Amino acid sequence: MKISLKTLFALSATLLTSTALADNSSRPDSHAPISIMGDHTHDEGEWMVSYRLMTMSMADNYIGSNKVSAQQVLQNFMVSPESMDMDMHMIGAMFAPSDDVTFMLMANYLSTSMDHITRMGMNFTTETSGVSDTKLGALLNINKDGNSASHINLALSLPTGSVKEQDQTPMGYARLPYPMQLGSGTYDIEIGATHTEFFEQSSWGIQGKQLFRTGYNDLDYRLGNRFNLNSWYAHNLNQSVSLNTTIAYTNQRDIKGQDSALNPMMVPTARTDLRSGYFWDFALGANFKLNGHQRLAIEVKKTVHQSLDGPQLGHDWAATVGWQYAF
Ligand SMILES: [Cu+2]
Repeated sequence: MKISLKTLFALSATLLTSTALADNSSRPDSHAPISIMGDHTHDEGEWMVSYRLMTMSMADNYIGSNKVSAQQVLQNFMVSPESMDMDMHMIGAMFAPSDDVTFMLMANYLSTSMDHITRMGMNFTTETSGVSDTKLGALLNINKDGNSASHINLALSLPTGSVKEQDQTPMGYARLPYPMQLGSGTYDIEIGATHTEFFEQSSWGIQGKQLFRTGYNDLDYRLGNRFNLNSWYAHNLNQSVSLNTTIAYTNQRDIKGQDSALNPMMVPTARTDLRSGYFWDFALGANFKLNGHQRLAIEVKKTVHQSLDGPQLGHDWAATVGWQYAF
């Protein structure tokens, strides 16, 4: 992979011209299942814009891989979370100044809602919504031919999401715990690698990514690092539809430092040492190639195993729909 000054100068020239698509990009499975980001690169001069909506649902408290009841959580805390729903709108852009490098931008808008029960038996819900963190990325090609493609994934996450969200709780209008905040508050770095193999009617791919948090945010904490591994298989039904299946592993670490506005005795979500754990997801999806430029995709994901340092709300399921337009 080489990123020369020449390729950077080429950027301005290629803004005005549009070059032809190559080989694999015409297949429905040339893009990974829609929940996987930074899975493909583009050819010189090519642009892509995309929109994704992901809806995610969390339910049940876990200690290790066992579910525990809200009553058990309430033996040690004043409040127990019961469930959480999250909607994320993601707007993305990709641009390749050369065949070797593809730049990415992803802006996110997040809405979350968490249901709780108190020791007194009262239910309440907290909600937040707003802009989340913004990701700038670069995909560096290692190789790309008709049969396989590999690239390095690099990204910088900018702290555009708030870490000071508040809402009405039984304790008054107060700062919400860590999982309800919109961003990390820190500059985060993601490093990963992606490899895809293509066959006549099918393909498979694997992508590993490690997210490192740097420094501490305005409230003197930083979220835990996160490792994510996705592997997928796709089968083309015809020239415009592919079905895919994904197995994903995520490992999340604890928070360092703490937000002094949160009381760790109140609710497990305010505890910095009850954030770590790992979970396995299984997903089924489909990619649809509408014409030379547009794609639609859908994916439904179910968490099949998790082990959490808890009590901590478990992952349940997620669904993603997306639209992509390349030109
Ligand atoms: Cu793209």
